[in-house]
Amino acid sequence: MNPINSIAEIRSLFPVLNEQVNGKQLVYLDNAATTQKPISVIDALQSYYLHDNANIHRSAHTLASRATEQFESTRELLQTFINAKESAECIFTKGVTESINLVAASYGKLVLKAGDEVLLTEMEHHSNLVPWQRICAETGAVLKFIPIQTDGSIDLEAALAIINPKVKIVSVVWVSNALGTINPIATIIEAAHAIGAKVMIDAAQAASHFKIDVQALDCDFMAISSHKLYGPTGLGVLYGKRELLEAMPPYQSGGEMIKEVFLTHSTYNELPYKFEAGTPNIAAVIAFKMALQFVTDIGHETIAVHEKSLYDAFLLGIQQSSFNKIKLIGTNPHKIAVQSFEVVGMHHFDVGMLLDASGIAVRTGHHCTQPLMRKFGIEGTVRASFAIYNTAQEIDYFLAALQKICDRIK
Ligand code: 7TS
Repeated sequence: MNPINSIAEIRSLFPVLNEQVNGKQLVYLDNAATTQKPISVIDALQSYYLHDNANIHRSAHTLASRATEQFESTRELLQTFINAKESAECIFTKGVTESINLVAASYGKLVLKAGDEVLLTEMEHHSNLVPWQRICAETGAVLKFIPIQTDGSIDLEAALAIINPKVKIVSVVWVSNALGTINPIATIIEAAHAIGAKVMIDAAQAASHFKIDVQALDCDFMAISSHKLYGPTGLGVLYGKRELLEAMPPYQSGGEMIKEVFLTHSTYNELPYKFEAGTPNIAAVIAFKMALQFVTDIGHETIAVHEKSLYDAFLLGIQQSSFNKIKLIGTNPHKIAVQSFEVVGMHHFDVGMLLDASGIAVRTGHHCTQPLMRKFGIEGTVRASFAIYNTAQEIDYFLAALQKICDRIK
């Protein structure tokens, strides 16, 4: 397959990429915040509401069984996508944030006691930090952090030294959203298991870039977000090993998660429904199947090769001497196609506004990683993040726009 033709073909599946922004062609480089959605996903959302709208799992009528069948078939594909042992280990949530909150509130509360330790890294997104702060405050457990180095990688030696028998839960981000760094999670999982701790992986930024195999990784929990994987917003996944999910109390209570309800007490449904209280985002789940199919059809390998070529072109461009006002944040080469940077002498928000005037969408700010920003002694960065539909021409245009911005600074 000719890669140039195929990228053009892929772009044609994303209607939003034809948008004009401030009179310019949109160049969307904010994929770490959320990816755009292929037409198959948009069509599936519409088709559900046009033809199949009904609540799931609870009715004899035809629309309800059509909706239920489609809903559950996403779970089946998801099982294959992450290589879970069974589809019941895949729980639908609102997103990575809810998946982590679920584990912290349910598993955390079940196992943590005063003096136990929960181990994170210094580069966690707030959604893999604040829930653990809260459960530690409640249980008397102590938060510990794997330190990071100046290039934005974790200090693996320090990590292995800090993993001790008091650690009961390790929860780490696979790929940093602010830096792009890929963490050595297989080594961390092995070391954590050796002392009997359970491991949660925040795969928010990893799932669209790497093939996931939860059984090979042997992680205990993994959180995935649909909207960063070309799927709808308001939907995520919690993968958990059956024996752990079975032992955990429900996170939320109400309809769907029960087996039998009496006035004074209730018994709970089987997996995965025990953790899916209330009417879920049915349309999003159904459409998410198309996103998983989209990524599977292209293949993670093709995605990785293309994104790396874009990233390499960007890095090569930015290393020219004319870009001496640009300071890269997160320079470890073991990373995905995400780059944070500062334009020395200009606030990151102003850089973002100037790029937007050229039709270029990037994220600016602290990226929900305030402790990480503090570690670098900055308030925020400009972050460019590339996806399968971005092109070499867009990188050239981006570099030219950045050059003009740098030229404004005396
Ligand atoms: N973890 C990481 C590593 C993330 O990048 C994000 C979202 C989350 C958790 C939260 O995921 P959600 O499914 O609940 O949305 N990150 C970003 C970002 O980098 N810019 O906007 C959102």
